[in-house]
Amino acid sequence: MTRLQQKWWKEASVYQIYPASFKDSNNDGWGDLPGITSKLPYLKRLGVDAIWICPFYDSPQQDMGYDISDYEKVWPRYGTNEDCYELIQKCHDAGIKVVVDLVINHCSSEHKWFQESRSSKSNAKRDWFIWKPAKGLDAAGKPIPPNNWKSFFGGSAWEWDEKTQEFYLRLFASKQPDFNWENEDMRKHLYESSAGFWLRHGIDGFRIDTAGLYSKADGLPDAEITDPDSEFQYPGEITRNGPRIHEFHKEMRQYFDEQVQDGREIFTVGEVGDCTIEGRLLYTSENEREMSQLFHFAHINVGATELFRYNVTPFTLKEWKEAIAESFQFANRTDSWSTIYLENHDQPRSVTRFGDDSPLWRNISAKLLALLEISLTGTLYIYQGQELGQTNNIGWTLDQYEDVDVQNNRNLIREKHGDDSVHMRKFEEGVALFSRDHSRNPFPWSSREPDAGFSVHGGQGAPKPWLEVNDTFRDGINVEDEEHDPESVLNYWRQALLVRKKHKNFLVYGQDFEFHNLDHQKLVMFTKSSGDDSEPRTLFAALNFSSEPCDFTVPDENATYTPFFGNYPLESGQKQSLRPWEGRLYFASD
Ligand code: ISL
Repeated sequence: MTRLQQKWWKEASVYQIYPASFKDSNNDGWGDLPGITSKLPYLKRLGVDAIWICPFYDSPQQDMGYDISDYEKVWPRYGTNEDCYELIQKCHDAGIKVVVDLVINHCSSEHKWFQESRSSKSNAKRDWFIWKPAKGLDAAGKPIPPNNWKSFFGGSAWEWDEKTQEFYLRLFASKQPDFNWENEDMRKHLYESSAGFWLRHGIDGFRIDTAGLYSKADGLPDAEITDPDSEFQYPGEITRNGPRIHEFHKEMRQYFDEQVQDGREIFTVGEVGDCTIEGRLLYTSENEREMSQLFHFAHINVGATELFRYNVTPFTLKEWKEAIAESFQFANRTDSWSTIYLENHDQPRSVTRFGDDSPLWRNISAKLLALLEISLTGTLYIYQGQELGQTNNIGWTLDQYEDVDVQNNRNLIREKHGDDSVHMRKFEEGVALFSRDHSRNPFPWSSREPDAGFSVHGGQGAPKPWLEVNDTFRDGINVEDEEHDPESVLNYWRQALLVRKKHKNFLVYGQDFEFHNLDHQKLVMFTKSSGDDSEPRTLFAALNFSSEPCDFTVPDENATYTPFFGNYPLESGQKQSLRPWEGRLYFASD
C-alpha cells in the first residue's frame, strides 16, 4: 500500500479551549473571546495548529453553554459576534484553524423554536421536539413518564410541561429539550442556524456534540433494566447509533460541503462515545462522507461503571492499553481516521487518573502521558491545562462543584439516602476523581494571587472567578513559572509537538500498531510502521507506567534500536531498563 492520504486535519495538533475558563479580558470573572485572542501568541509558541472552542453561543448556562438559546449569537459575557469574527481572523492570520462546537441533539428550552413548540399542541413547530403524553398517573396523582429512560445527568429523561400537559424528552438537563430529528423541516433549519451561519463566517470545522444520539429507536421503547435499584434506566443502546444516524450524518455533511464554496477543506470530529468497529468505520470513512473522525470513550471510561460515572472501580494497565488501541486500530489501512486524546472538558485530569500526581512523580508522569499521546496514530487533542501537567482539585467539598451533573446527582442521593449516608461518601469519592469540574477551573497564567492571573487585574478587588482556581498554581503549575523552567511539562509539550511533526510519517500516520508484551502490568510497549512499504524501519516505544525502575525486552533481539526521543535525557549505551515513569521512542532497523 502506498502512503495514507495526508491532510492538514489529520496531522494537526488541536488545542481545546473552554471559553469560561481560558482568559478573562474584562475582569468579570468569566473568560471571554477577546481573552482567547490575546493569548494566540501563547498557543502559537506551544505549537498547536488548530483550536476547538467549546460553546460560546447565547445560553442560560444550565449546562455551561451546551444549552443554546441562539446559535447565531455569542453569549454576551463571552463578547460580541464581532469579537468572534475578529478571533477567527486573527487565528487565520497566525496560521491557526478554528473548530467550533456543534450542539444539535438538543437546544435550550429558552430557544425560540422550543418556546414556539411548547406554546400549543397545534403549533407548527410542535413536532420539532419529542412530545409524549403521560403513561398515566401514579398513586400521588403525578404524571408517569412515557418510558423508563434515565437522563445522562440523573433522574427521568422526561420533563413534564404543565401548559400542554405532555412530557418532552431531554436526555441531558431539564432545560435541554432533544430535537426530533425525524422532522426534516427541523433538520434543515437546524443545519442552517447552527452550522451554516458559522461556516459562512470562515470556521474550519466542527466538533459535533453527542453525534451518535440523534436517531432514537423506533417507538422509544423502555430500556432494559440494568440497575434494579433505580426507577429509571440508562438508555445507552436504545439512544446510541440509532436506525437513521448514518443517513442524518450524510445529509448534514452534504449540507456543509454545499456551504463551503471557497475551496477550504473543513473537517468534523463527532463525539460518538461508544460504537462497534463497523459503526466507527461507517462514521469516519472518507468514502461514506459523514464525519472525518470521532471521539471514542473506551480508554477514558475505564475505572468507572457505565451505569454511573462516579462509581469508581479498579482497572488494570492491560485493560487501559486495549481500550486506548480501540481509538485508532479500527482505522488501520482504511480510509477512516482516528483521534488521540486523554482529556477534555468532560474528563478529570489525566495525570491524576493515569499518571501519578504526587509531587515526586507529577512532572515526569505527565511527560510520559505526553510522550504516549504524540506517538499514537490520529489527530491529537490537547485540553487547556494539560500542557501544564494540571492535576485534579484536591480536597474540594461537594459545595465547591458547579457542574449540573454533580449537583443533580447529589440532590438525588440526598433525597434517597441523606447527606450522612455511605452512598453520599462514595459519591464524594467518585466526584473527587471523576468530576468534570477538575478540568474546568480558570486557567493558571501565573502565580499571581488570588486568581492565578486569570482576570486582567488581580490583587485586591480582583473579581471572583465563576469557578474556584486550582490551588496548584501556587506550586508552580502555571504558565509563567513553567515558561522559566526548562524541565517543565509545558516546555516538554512544546518539544514533543515538534518531534511529532518531524517524524509524522511514523508518529501521526503510523500503521500496523502492535502491542509487545501486552500482559505486562507496568510497561506499555508497541511497534508500528510508517504505512509506507518502502520504509524499512519500524517505530518501537517502551514506556514505564510505574514508580519503580523496570527492565524490558525488545521485540527483535537481532534488530538495532536507536532511541530518538524520551522524557528523561537520552544517554548513549542505554540498557533495556527504564527509570520510574520513563518512556523512550526508538527506530528499529535490521
Ligand atoms: O460527561 C458526561 C456525563 O457527566 C457524559 O455523559 C457527557 O454528557 C456526554 O459525553 C455528552 O457530552 C456532551 O454533551 C453534553 C454536555 O454536557 C457535555 O459537556 C458535552 O461534551 C450535553 O450537551
